[in-house]
Amino acid sequence: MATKTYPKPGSVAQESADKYQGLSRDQLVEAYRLMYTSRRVDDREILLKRQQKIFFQISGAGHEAVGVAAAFAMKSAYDWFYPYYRDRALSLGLGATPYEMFLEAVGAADDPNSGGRQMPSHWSFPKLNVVTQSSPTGSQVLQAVGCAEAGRYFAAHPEAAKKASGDYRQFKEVQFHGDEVAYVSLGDGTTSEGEFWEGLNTTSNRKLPVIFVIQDNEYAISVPVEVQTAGANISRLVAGFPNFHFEEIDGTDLVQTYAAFARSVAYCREGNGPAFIHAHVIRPYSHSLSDDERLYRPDSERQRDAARDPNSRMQMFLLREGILDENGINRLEKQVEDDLQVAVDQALDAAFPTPDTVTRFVYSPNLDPTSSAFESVPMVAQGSDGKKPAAKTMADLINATLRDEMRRDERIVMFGEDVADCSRDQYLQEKLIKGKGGVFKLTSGLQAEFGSDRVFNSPLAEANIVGRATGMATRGLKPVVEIQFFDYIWPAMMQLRNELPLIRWRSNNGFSSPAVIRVAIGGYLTGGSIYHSQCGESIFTHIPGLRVVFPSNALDAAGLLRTAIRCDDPVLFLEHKRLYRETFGRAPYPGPDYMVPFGKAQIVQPGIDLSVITYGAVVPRALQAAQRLEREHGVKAELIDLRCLSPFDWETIAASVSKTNRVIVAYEDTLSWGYGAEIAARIADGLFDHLDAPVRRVAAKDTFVAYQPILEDAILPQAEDLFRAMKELAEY
Ligand SMILES: Cc1ncc(C[n+]2csc(CCOP(=O)(O)OP(=O)(O)O)c2C)c(N)n1
Ligand SMILES: [Mg+2]
Repeated sequence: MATKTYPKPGSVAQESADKYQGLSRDQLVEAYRLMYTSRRVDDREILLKRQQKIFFQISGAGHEAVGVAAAFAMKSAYDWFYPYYRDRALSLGLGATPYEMFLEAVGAADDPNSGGRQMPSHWSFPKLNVVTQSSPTGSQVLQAVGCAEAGRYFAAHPEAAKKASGDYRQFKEVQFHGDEVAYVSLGDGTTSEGEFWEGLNTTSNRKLPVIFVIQDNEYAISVPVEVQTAGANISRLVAGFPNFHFEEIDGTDLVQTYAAFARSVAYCREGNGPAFIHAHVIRPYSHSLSDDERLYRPDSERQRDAARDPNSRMQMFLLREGILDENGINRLEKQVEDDLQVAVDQALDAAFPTPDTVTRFVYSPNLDPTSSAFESVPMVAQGSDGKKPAAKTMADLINATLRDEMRRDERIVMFGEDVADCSRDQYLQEKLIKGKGGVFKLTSGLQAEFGSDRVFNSPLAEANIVGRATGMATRGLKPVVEIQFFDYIWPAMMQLRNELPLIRWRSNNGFSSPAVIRVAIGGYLTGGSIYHSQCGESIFTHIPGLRVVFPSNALDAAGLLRTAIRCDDPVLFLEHKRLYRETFGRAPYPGPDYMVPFGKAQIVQPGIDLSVITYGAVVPRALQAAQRLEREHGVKAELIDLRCLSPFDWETIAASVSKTNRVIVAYEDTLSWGYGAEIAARIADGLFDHLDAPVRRVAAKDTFVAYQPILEDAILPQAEDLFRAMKELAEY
């Protein structure tokens, strides 16, 4: 893929610089060529759609001047781009080819955007730093913020960018320059999304080099701008954000738009803060080929727009300025048409991806966290004076693991709500305070040791945490971020369901985002009530591309967290609050390299009469029940702690059930539609012949966790419930 560069504004002859805002006559011709190409690629795709050779079409028509102006003012493969679907002209301007676009439209194997996985106009050009985009409107904004933060971080920590072997860094190339800028674009309607405002807030606060480009065509499908935006003008609403450079422009005028971009890029490159370009454009082709705007826009309004079509304006401009005559225009357009014909023909001949590739790149093809490379034994701990080494809590060992890994890997950054010791640095330095380090103190002392650019507080906004982490990890950092309570993970759900775990698959391995999201989860707190007791792990194990881990003891927490950090996939690391400081499952510090591979269960207690498959805080309760069962009835239950929920250890389950022929799946979350349903279904499917009794589940009642301890006890599965179910099953 050819990478185009353009002379910087100011480096051309003074005469045209004054006249055309720094653009040369050749650049103006090139701008028209790109704009015309962009429009005609849309026209070609529309034709192909009508011929049923492609399956979807959404155009960049009316937005061409903005894209070309941005491409001219910014640097391909140097700056970073988080575009949206109307950015066809931007992509062409940065060096993508029509052929590559048609490849995505037909769904070809060689489509560089996605290998036939995404709809057309979902841009992803790794060589140009155009980062894979998705369909949810606005979810790109916080990732662009994280991307800009990563550039700044690497400039301050250049050593961190170096490759290292033995973990994800071996496969993650980092490039940074110190003055790169992140472009992010969206439509007028998308400014209604909360993540847009979160992005403005963080870039403003941290003075990040991000250019927000609002392409305002006055409609979001059929909903006009005055319904979306109070006062119908987004520029007026955002004007109060500090540190921004603002531009509001006619985005159908290439020269004016270019000047706005040139000013904005200069402002951001110098490190002054972010920029906001509000470009008024038109949308001549309806929202997409599935929409007919005549249903909600009268002809008069459509004609008004047509009068300011950027492409006709640019053509008129070239003629008026004597830069091209009619012949010149015709020649240029003919050449574009000929080239497009060749590109279409080639794309229609391109091979399709084969069905056997559908699960490729759900996870890293390079590093397998279930492999023995992630298996080690705990260091033999030494106690002082020959005494036994001190048993540490899960909280202690998670904190120690984070500390060890931060020492080892300078790419690790940590943020979330309250994770810093103290945001007001000087209090720490003057030793006026001890520092907080998380509401559960899991990150205690890390900011003090590693500095406030590696450990810091986020705003109280969960999408902000996960979205920024996703952007950072795409650039090569290893964010290990915290969601304070599982109960409040939901604002981040768009990022967790549609972004983080899909980056690799949807870009056909063009990008990856191996971030770690630590989450405090679970109940049994006595008074935790509805909103501090939730589980819900099966909602996340249902997401391909995401590893989900749920340790029950200190040693496993340390080993699995280290695997999570060193691995090349995104991980949801669930930490049970009740287990943080429990006496059960304490262990001596296992050393700075202790790892437990994913997808390997632990047999907590061997048995022959029935199997109990569980994890998390149910493990100690099930153990208590199993011990009582053996004591009182001589029944030996085999207790399996899954430790990792996705992937999970089918081999251990199968071996156990084949031996005991009876099985209970026990979990803390509500009974129905839960994690146990999947395990039970697999057992019914694969081990039917081995079963002497029905597969049973023990779980929470299908209600919410109540505050009053009597209610809480009745709702969550207790050792007594487990005992009863195990006894019944043994007697079946
Ligand atoms: C979160 C989300 N909600 C709804 C949609 C469906 N949708 C796709 S584009 C669109 C309108 C976007 O309008 P705007 O931001 O103004 O961009 P434009 O298409 O006008 O350029 C909608 C509602 C979506 N893709 N994502
Ligand atoms: Mg719009």
